[in-house]
Amino acid sequence: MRIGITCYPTYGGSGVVATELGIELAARGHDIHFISYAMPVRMTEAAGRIHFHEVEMLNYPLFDHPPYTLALATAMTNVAVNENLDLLHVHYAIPHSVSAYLARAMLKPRRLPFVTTLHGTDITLVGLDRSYLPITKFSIDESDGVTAISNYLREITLREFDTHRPVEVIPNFVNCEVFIPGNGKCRRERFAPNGEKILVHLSNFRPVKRIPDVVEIFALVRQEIPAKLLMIGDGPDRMTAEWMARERKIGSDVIFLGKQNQVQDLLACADVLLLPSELESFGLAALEGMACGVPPVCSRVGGVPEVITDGVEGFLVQVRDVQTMAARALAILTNPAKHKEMSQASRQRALRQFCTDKIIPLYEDHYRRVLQKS
Ligand code: GMT
Repeated sequence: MRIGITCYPTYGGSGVVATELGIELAARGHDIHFISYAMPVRMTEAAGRIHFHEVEMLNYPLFDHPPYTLALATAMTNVAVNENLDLLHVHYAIPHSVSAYLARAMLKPRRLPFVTTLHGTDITLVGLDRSYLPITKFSIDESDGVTAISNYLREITLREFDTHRPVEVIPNFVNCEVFIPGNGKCRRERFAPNGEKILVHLSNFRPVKRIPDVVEIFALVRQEIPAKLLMIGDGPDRMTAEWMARERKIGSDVIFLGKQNQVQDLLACADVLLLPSELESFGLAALEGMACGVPPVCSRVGGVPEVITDGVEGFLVQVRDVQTMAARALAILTNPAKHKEMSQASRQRALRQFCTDKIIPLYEDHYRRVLQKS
């Protein structure tokens, strides 16, 4: 198939999923055309069956806000014609599915179906805001196929948007051959020269991730044992976290690594992953850690319980309860047998349910059904 993929190219789970999906589909013989305003993260180069089309935007002085939605629709239309696309697959409903709807309309009578994958805040935060709700519902209703990354998100979508479209759950995935325990590229001594335990957090540092809680949990752990915290990613709450670490006198133990492309090499170094988010529709970072054999300590929110069973692969704790999260992290870090058991269970869970070979065929089937119907 010749597939156009649109996503936010910046750091964020939806962009990561879209990029990894494109890479995996290309490896399975499909031609993939990314259409976005920048090359998506984790995509080092567009080569072979992977192509990148940058959305050009005219920045006329009259435009306070350049109309990206329209520029994207135009780019989608051009790429569809020039590359003879079979379908478009957009990740994150706003505004991508609206652009896809416009592209489909512009191309008539030629048919260009589009699939919308819902990721989280496009439904739970942005989509439910009154200013976006009607157009989010419209673009879901108009999609030729709709997928959601967890049952939780599917149920919220059906309930809040009252859509007549079937919403198929296709969970997020991880490449279990790339994300592996102790992959040989991790040099623990680089971060923990004195054999300290390593905790890790990976996100886009937005308020929904509760970044201050990450530092707070680590400070409590650090009171009990020598440890280091790797903070991977960047975003609005990074400065707050840096300030907090200095305030709590643990500045030298909290290592801010910024945006990283080879996260698997860093995750493989860690002993525990912290994800105390306010909300997660899935929790891709936790899954990536699990594939590397890193037990996660997460808040029990949204779709996270579909990925982690409390007490088996890691722990689920009530959101904001940093004391219990620190206690659970310590329970893993101070008990080698428990750590080994949870690390193995994490890897097994990833292998059982969430590896690319299990999930990518679900997308291929979905595309085929959409194409048959249209
Ligand atoms: O986090 C967001 O605000 C949006 C989105 C993104 O682009 O990063 O994240 C969502 O999609 C990820 C990939 O499917 C999921 O793993 C995250 O759980 C989900 N985030 C939220 O629901 C807050």
